[in-house]
Order: sequence, then C-alpha cells, then structure tokens
Amino acid sequence: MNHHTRSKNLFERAQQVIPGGVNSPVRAFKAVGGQPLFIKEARGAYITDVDGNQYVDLINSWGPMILGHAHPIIEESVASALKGSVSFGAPTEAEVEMAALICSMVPSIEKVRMVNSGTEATMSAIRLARGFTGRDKVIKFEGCYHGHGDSFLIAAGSGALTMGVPNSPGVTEGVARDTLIARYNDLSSVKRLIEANPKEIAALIVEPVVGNMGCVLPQDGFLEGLKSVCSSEGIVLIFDEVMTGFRLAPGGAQQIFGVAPDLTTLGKIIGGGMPVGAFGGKREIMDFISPDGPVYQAGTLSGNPIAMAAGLAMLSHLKEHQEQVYAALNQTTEQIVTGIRSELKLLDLPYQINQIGSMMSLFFTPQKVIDFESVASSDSEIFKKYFQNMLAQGIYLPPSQYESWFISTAVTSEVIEQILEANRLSLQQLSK
Ligand code: KE4
Repeated sequence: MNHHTRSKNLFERAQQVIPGGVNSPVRAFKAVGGQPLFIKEARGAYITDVDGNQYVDLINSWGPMILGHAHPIIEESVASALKGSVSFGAPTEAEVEMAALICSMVPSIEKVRMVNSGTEATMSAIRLARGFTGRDKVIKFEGCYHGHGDSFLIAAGSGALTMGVPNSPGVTEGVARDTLIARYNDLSSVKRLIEANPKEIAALIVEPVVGNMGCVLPQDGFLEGLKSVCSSEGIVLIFDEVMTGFRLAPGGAQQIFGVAPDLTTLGKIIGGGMPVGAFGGKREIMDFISPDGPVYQAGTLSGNPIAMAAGLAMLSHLKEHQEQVYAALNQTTEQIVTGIRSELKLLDLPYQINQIGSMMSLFFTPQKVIDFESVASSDSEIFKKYFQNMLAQGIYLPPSQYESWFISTAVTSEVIEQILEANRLSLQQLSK
C-alpha cells in the first residue's frame, strides 16, 4: 500500500495559504475522497508523487501532455528559448510562426490571437461575437465547460459540476440573463431558444466533443444542425476545442466531423504544457479585435516566447508525424477500451464507455450517455470506489466522473497491460 505522508503534510500546509489547498478545484479530490497527490516529476507515461509513488498518468495535465511527459522535443525547444530571456511584451517571430502553423492545421482559422488559458480564449471569443453582431445573448449547453468566465458558469460542467456549483455564486443576474442553456445533442432545444430570443443571440458555444461531462460524443447531424441554424440566424458558431483541438486530429473535432465553425477556441495541447490559449476564425470576424477593430482584448504574457517555443515544438511534431501519432493514439485507446469492456462484461455492473480518438470515459449506468441528464444517471459512488482502486493499483485517473481520460503516445503495450491488470483487480474489488 502506497503511503502519502509528504502529500498529506503538504496539503495541510497548502490549505493555510491557498484556498482549498489547490490552484484549481478539481485537483483537491473532493469528488473521489482521499488524499490529493502532490507531484514531484513525470516522464513518459509515468508521474511520480512527492512520496516516491509512481503512477500511469491518464490525466496528462488535463490534455496537454499528448506526447507523454518531458518529451525531448519540447524540453529542447524550451531550453533553447530560455537563453534569450523569458518575456519581452513585444512581438516576436515565434508568434508569427505559431499563428501561421495554427492556420495551416485548422483551415477554418484565417486569423488567430494568442492568450494564456482556455478561459481567456472563450471569454475573448464571446466578447468578439457580441461586438461583431451587436447582440448580447449566448447559448451554451448544460454540462459543457468553457472555463471560469462569468458567462459560462451557468449549468457548467467539469470542476464546477464536480464541486456542485454548476451555477456559481458571484455571477450577476445581468450576466446570467444573457446566457441561455440548451441540451447537448438536442437541436430542438436550440431552436426553441432562438425562437424565444429573435435577433438577440450573438453566439452559440459548444464543445464539439464534450470532455467536461466525461466524454460525450455528438450524435449524427447535431453539429451540422448547429452550423445550419447559426448560419441562417446570423449567430456566431464557436467550437470550444480547448480539449479536442490537436487531440482528436491535427484539425481537431472539426476535421473529424467535417463541420467548420465561425470561431474556434484552443488551449492545453497548443502550449505543449505551457500556459497558452488562443481564439481564431474567419478574417471578417477576427478583424473586429483591437487594435484594428473596436473589440478590446489584451494580455501581458500573450504569445510569451517560452510558451511559443513549447507550442511550436508540439504542434510542428503533431503536424509532421500526424499519420503515426493519431493512429497510435486511437489504437492504444481502443485497446484500453476493449480490455476494460471485456472485464466489465463478466460482472453484473451497468456501464457505458464513450470513446473517440484518445479521449474516453467510463460511466456506471445502463443508459447510453449522450447528454447531461444521462451523465447524471451514472453512479458516482461506484466511480469513486473504482477511482480509488485504480489509484491503489498505480493508475492515476481524472478525479471526477465529469472528466475525460487522456491517453498519450507514451502509453506502450506494456503500459496498456498494466492499466488492464489494474482495471481487472479494481473491478474485482468492486464486485466483492
Ligand atoms: P483553462 O482556463 O482551464 O485553461 O481552460 C478552460 C477550458 C475551456 N474549455 C474547455 C473545453 C475545457 O476543457 C477547459 C478546461 N478543462 C478543465 C478540465 N476539464 C481544466 C482542468 C481544471 O479546471 O483544473
């Protein structure tokens, strides 16, 4: 049995000086109980905590570490950039290269602005859509998470849902009034909102594949239907690809499903693990952003040279080696899903597994998981036990039912075997 003495002591100290002892709520393990792990280092598929316990990492910093940890191409690029100072607050060549690379990988993006997080990207995209259309309201989907911007903390997923505050205090009535909630995979719920708010809706923002309810896939025709209704109503369609961007394909979910949004928000993988976000899309919309346009948006560290060095190394590698990278990610994840499913079939335990590319989630419910309501039918108590069993077996899963697992190219066949053996033992424990 692993001991977590140093993590325990650090957590006690942390709670004296950091709210909840963490810098992002989901890290506190509130939904799964037990001692949050303080991490010392990571390499490849493995992460090591401050007590020396090693785990297979299926969080991968919530997506960014798609090549595994401490990948040499990222480390070398950052080390080289470090020699020239870490920040200028002035334009650099790396930012031009980064923008051009993103535009080449995501065809719907004609111009792109770098920011420092996914939240900044979605906040900026919404403000831009409101400025471009002159309208105030925004449609989002119950259970989707777009960062902690006020407009999005209504029926939000991910950590907000995990903490039981999908509608956060501190968001004013005025802001909440402008956020309309639709049901994922339910086009009629979108049409009803549009009929009730004619010519008032600036944007519709959606996770094209949801990661923040756990992994939930769009049903046939859903994304195409959103595009059609937004086009006919003059509503800016925003794909929040902070999680799916560069993970499901070089061009993200929009490449997989063949639906081009007006704007795309990006984060996570784009920075290779450094704090980077971005929003981009149609030139006619992006030109509304300051300094050429009237919609103000700014950031001291936007396009930071070290972050650009990491992002450029990551995206260039994914673009150049896309055939083998995405084939490997998809094959690895499918092998893990097949292995877990074959064990589950032996038990009398209702389950669903949703998977696309290197994103997957395990739910303990007999219902197909296609929206927030069906996600909510999943037995979170069983998930909690499964999470703790897997952790005890050396597998570090996202500490919430409302999160996707993230697979990296560092997950070899030996690591797959380790995951599946841990799963077998964890499920055995459950069925006792
Ligand atoms: P950040 O501000 O956390 O960089 O990005 C916000 C965001 C926006 N859009 C999507 C689709 C996202 O998944 C996220 C952030 N994802 C969560 C994990 N589900 C971040 C983890 C955390 O909150 O600590």
